[in-house]
Amino acid sequence: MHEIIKDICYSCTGDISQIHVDAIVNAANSSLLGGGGVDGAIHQAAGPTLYAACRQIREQSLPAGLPPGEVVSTHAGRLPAEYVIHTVGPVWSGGDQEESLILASCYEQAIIEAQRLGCRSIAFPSISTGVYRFPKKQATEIAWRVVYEYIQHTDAPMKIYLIFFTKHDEKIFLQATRTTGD
Ligand code: AR6
Repeated sequence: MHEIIKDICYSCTGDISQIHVDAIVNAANSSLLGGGGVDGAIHQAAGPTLYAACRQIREQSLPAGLPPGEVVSTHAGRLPAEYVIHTVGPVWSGGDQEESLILASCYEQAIIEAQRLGCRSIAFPSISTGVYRFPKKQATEIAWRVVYEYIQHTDAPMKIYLIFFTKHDEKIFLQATRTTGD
């Protein structure tokens, strides 16, 4: 685990479904009904009550699904976290389809939702950098910019954990943290 900003922001390599925080963010798809990667790991570890909660949201409030850049929260089933904040990242299609704005919105909206829920800690995966093919360096710079801005402008910020699946991905992030905010 790397401490990026003392007592507030950390990065680490691992499986986000196993992290002990108040809220974890799910890199879901618009259906909210599961998939692979982060989404698959979260649903697998959380068990069927999470799937049932997502189904209920689809039936009651989001019949057309969750749009990219937006968030919705549920309980976390059997996970160590209390809440799952589901978001849908942009599918990378070259960079001229507002992918960067949508990705920033995922992080911003998740932070707002975690604050609304009264969370003191939140863990993010590297949204859109798997199946959705967003370039990792660019994605990590966007994630870091949003997180850094939040920390700079908030009196008592939540603890923020950025979780990477490989050491290599975490290294790309750590490089981004060295160039921002100097
Ligand atoms: N913990 C932390 N990071 C992970 C884990 C894990 N358990 N598993 C993968 N990663 P992805 P996306 C990393 O594909 O690109 C799903 O099918 C992975 O290496 O999970 O937003 C959804 O249902 C990558 O860097 O999410 C959607 O259909 C990052 O997490 C679609 O994938 C994100 O990879 C969303 O694609």
